[in-house]
Amino acid sequence: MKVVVVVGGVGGARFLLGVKAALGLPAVGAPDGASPHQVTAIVNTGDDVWLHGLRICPDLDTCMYTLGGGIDTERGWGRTGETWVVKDELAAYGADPDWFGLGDKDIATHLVRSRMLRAGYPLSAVTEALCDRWQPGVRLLPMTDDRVETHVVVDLPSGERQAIHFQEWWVRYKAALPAHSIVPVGGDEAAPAPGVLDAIAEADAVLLAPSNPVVSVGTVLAVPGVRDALRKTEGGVVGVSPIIGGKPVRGMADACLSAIGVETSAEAVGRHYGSRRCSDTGVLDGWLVAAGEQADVPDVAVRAIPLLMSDVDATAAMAQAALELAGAA
Ligand code: GDP
Ligand code: FO1
Ligand code: CA
Repeated sequence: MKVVVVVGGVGGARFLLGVKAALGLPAVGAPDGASPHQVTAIVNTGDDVWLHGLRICPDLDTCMYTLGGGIDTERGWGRTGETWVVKDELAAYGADPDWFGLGDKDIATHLVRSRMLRAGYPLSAVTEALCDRWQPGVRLLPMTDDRVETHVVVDLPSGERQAIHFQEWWVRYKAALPAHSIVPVGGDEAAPAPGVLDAIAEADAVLLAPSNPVVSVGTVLAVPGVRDALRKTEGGVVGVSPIIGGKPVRGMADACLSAIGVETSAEAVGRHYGSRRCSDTGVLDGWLVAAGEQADVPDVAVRAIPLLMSDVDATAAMAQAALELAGAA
């Protein structure tokens, strides 16, 4: 079976562990022998940023480290057993920005990536090379090889209205500055990375992970051609709600949803994604909401099941339900 999963960082990576387990693949790492199943993750790159001369790709790295067994599971991002010597040295120089923590082990990834990018390799090829080490057991495709960076229009503490990089809003200001708008800069001109549209077209099922609907899944959908491919594929398209009980399970997705005028509820996010059948822009056939919740999403099959990714078994059950709703299991 061919399964495509649209993902961001922590929520997407954890969901991928469950998709692999549901398909009988080892949750972490690559299968020993051949498997009839192929999982392709289309990963948001709108969070990416150049810092200290290094290209940082948080969502790609979170997926790669999580699926390769190298993630710091407490933080959800960065490497396990990390040290911070370089960060402290940069701070001693007063090097800006001082609000973004690059760990020593993580920096090795950014050094390899930045060097390859400067040598002219596209991000998709760089990601493949990095995955040779981590063996994530799924094909990790950046949504695009082009530079797309999410910016957030805010009123700074100085009173000045300015568009700042998503990372500055998220990490420095903890999404506490109300966002007037959120824009994937470069999104309009971006092309899907090699393999993205083919993977969607050939999929038996496409799953939208319980990732941030605005700055993760929304950014992937903003790449020209992706939404159309999702609307046309013969495989079923099923989304999983990241919102339980009117709140994001983790992080500040509510601040992102407010910025685009969508209520923080499973129903509102399902309606925002919309039906493939009854709207001109919708992408869903099915929508999974948390057990005990209801959602009326016109022309979308809604199912309620436990949606907490508390361990791999619970996450595999979610993935299994999503595959069934997509008609692929
Ligand atoms: P990020 O890029 O690191 O912010 O991660 P993603 O965009 O992939 O996912 C973030 C979303 O994951 C948040 O909005 C959370 O609500 C959601 N999330 C995290 N853990 C869970 C969980 O156990 N269940 C569900 N349903 N959603 C979760
Ligand atoms: N998140 C933080 O809250 N603080 C950090 O200092 C930080 C550093 C960082 C370094 C590498 C990386 O891959 C991710 C990192 N993150 C950090 C997470 C990341 O900024 C965001 O959570 C995501 O981009 C939102 O998905
Ligand atoms: Ca992200």
